[in-house]
This record gives sequence, C-alpha cells and structure tokens, in this order.
Amino acid sequence: MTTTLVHFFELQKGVGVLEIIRPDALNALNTSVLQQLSAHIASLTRNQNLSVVILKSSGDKAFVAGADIKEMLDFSPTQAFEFSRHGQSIFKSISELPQIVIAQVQGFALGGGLELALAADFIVASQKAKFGLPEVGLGLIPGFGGTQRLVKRLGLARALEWTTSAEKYTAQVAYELGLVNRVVEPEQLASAVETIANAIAAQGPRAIRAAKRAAQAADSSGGELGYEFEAQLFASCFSGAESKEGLSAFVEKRKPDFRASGR
Ligand code: DAK
Repeated sequence: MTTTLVHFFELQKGVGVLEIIRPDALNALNTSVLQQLSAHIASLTRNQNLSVVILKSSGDKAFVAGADIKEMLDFSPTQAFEFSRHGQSIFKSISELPQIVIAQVQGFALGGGLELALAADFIVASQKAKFGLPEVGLGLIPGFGGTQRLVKRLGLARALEWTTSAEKYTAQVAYELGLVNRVVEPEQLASAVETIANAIAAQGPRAIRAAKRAAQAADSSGGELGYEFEAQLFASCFSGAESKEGLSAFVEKRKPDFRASGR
C-alpha cells in the first residue's frame, strides 16, 4: 500500500489545500513526496473550479526542512542532474498553476523547503517560521530553482548573502525584505491564510487567472537559462568529496570538515 505523503482536499468553494504529510522527517522532500506532489499539480493544472491553492504541511515544527538529505547521500552527478531537472519542472509547474498559490509557513522553511515556498505566489508565515538556504553547509547549492527565484525576490546582493551564509532568518526579517507577505501569531496562521484565500476566491475566477498571468509576464526576465545552469552546477557539486562530507556529517550528526586534505 502506498503511504499518502501529499494530500489534497477542497476547503471551501474555490479554495483547495495541498498538504505535505511527513512530520517525522520535518516534511523533507524525498522522491515519493515529489512524485505525489507532481501528480496533484498535474490535476490542479486542469482544475478550472479553484481560484486558490493553500500549500501547507503537517506538524508545528517545519514547513519543509529541505530536500531529503539521507536520500541525496548516494547521488552521482548524473542522478543529481536528473533529480534537479525533475524537481525544477515540478516547482515550475507549481509557479505556473492557474490558481493563486499561498504557502502557509509555520516553522522551518529551509533549502528545498524555502524553494518550494518561493514557487508559490506568496508566503504567509507564523512568527515562529525560519527561512534559509543551508545547502552550502552540505557542500551543495539549491537545486529546485531557488538560486533564480531568490534573486528575483530579494535582489542579487541579499540573495547571494542568503545562499552563501547558510544563515537562518526570522519571519520578521523575511517580511522586512519582502520575502513574506504577512507574519501572524502562530495560532492565527491557518485562519489568516483562509481569510486571504476566501477573499481571492470571491472575485471573478477568470480575472484571477488573467491577473496572475499578467503579473508573471512582468516578472519573466531571465528565462530558462538560469535554471538549466543551476541544475548543471548542482550536479557538479556531486563530483567531488565535499558534498559527501557535508551530507554524511548531517546523517552522522556531526559538523562537516570541508578543509580536510583531499576535499
Ligand atoms: N532530510 C532528511 N531528514 C531530515 C531533514 C532533511 N532535510 N531535516 C531533518 N530531517 C530529519 C532528521 O534527520 C531527524 O530524523 P531522525 O534523526 O529523528 O531520524 C528529524 O528530521 C528531526 O530533525 P532534527 O532532529 O534535526 O530536529 P532539530 O529540531 O534538532 O533541527 C533542523 C531542525 C531543521 C534545524 C534540522 O533538522 C536541520 O538542519 N535539517 C536540515 C536542514 C537542511 O540542511 N536543509 C537543506 C537540505 S538540502 C535538489 C534540489 C534542491 C535541493 C537539493 C537537490 N535537486 C533537485 C537535485 C535542495 C537541497 C536541500 O534542501
């Protein structure tokens, strides 16, 4: 029997919810989660009855703690490239959904988790949420389009600081930088998102779809090249010892030593 890792339901008329359910691994994105996500996205792409999709996850602690580090441990550069292109295409489909996608972020949105939130149209966060791209601490770079989308959202200089420092930022900082639309108290998060979703769903459905396409056209500079380049660079991270050290260190619950000889 297949475990349900991504669940979809209709919350109200015009509003759907897509929920990632993998709380024991802080909702980390493994191949099964991505496959189930992909299947739901494919059916949402054809769904004309919904104006809004709320993207959320299980548990209090994390929205999504990233791509599944344990699964990535044994990737070859070729597998990494395939995984990155597959992941990018899913995330691209999310950003191209006809509905307005709201990421409801209650806790850690790290690495692939932040990239997933960035693929949504906007983010509403709990005061307890934390955002960051810790991949360089694993000897990697973001692989799901985050290097591209964060630059668009924060500008080059800030995005580069986020991508290379591996620092975690509070919801308030993310709000001040324009990454997050609203920050609310943890117990208000679900109702705040629902209120925004219902307000959008009450408007003309065709107008909502047209408004999203028009806004995205204004934001479409850069094109495909950056994503392709990101996938190639992500794959190249797997051709040396550095990512092996970073990924193993996480699994073995120790600090990585990137400076040891031969790396
Ligand atoms: N993958 C797998 N398991 C994870 C995980 C992850 N990303 N994050 C947490 N877990 C697991 C932990 O291993 C632990 O499992 P057990 O030891 O209980 O079996 C469980 O979730 C609870 O985590 P902790 O015990 O660590 O909980 P703490 O409260 O102490 O810490 C934390 C919470 C979020 C600060 C910590 O778990 C953490 O630092 N997690 C890793 C965050 C991280 O580095 N994320 C970035 C992952 S790399 C790609 C595209 C994109 C990417 C990669 C490839 N392609 C398309 C190829 C992106 C890369 C990433 O996202």
